[in-house]
Amino acid sequence: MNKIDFRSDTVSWPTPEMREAMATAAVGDDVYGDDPTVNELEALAAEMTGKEAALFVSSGTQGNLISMMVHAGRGHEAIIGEDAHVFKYEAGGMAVLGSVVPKPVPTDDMGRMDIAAVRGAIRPDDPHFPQSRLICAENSSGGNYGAAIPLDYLADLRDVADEFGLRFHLDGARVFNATTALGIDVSEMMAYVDSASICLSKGLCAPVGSVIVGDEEFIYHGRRLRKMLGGGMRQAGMIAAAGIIALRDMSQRLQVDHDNAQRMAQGLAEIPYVSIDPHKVQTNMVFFTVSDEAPLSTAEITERLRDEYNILIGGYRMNGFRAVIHYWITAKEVDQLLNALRELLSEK
Ligand code: TLP
Repeated sequence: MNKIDFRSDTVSWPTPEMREAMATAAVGDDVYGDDPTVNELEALAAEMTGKEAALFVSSGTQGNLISMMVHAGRGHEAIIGEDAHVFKYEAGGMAVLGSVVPKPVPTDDMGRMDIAAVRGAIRPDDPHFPQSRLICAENSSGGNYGAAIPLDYLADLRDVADEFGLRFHLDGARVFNATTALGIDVSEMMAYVDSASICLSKGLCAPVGSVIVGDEEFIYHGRRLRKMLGGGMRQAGMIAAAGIIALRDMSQRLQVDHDNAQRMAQGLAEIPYVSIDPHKVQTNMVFFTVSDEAPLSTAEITERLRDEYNILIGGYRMNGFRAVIHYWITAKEVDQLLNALRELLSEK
């Protein structure tokens, strides 16, 4: 990479093996169901997650939108965490394109909604209200330390969904980071939800694409919505080929990224003015803040890292940073960031 890029795992490039597989992929028209590589990817996604079927979609955002539109119709309500990506960072697509009404519920610092608050958010049968149809959760939680949320939380949400006849969707953009941190197979987590959207890009390094998984009927409706939303991608085997490597192989190596994130957290804890709780670093994301007494502001640190050290890093809330580890960031790049911060923060 030209720059050392910690802004997100979305910046990761395809691996050499992916580029080779893409160049030689067998293709067909996927809207006709004729692309063998897309079909192979969808079969693999269904098998790995223990779901009946899967659908290759263009992005995590499109996967979440299609899922919400299948589960909740026009004027129906979806209960979601107020910090969730579907609520904060998808341009309001669920409401604008799906006519699904968002019902945001406060989240804790792991991105979890309070179960009592979820129950309280469910509407009584009254013509004044939209009808509650869906609960959405996110795991790992991209905006909240990349937390890997244990299964008991999903089990509690499943119980609420069953009690009130709601559907349950998981934004599993980084679900393999969560299951790696929890030491479980992805199918164990999927058993609690009706559907999930899983990104093949991000930490898994595919250049493009996500899969959604669920039962046959969910995917049947999702396929039509994908066409409606402009996501029928024709000879998509070119990119699905990288997705197969992402799911099959790259999902198995994420502990390396988590170890590098932990290395960064331990290093940051030693640097003056930096605040970090290494226990909160469970996956590939490192959130930290720099105190107001530091010689440089957050904006100055970001600029000087970019201009003098060739390092890009993301901001988060007031004086915070988010550094994300991925395949192209090794212990060497982690140490480069630590050394640069040490130098900048020891300036008089
Ligand atoms: N997240 C991006 C930005 O959009 C914030 C990032 O850098 O973290 N769900 C979750 C939990 C996500 O973090 C993201 C992307 C998505 C869905 C959307 O995926 P794409 O970018 O493929 O539409």
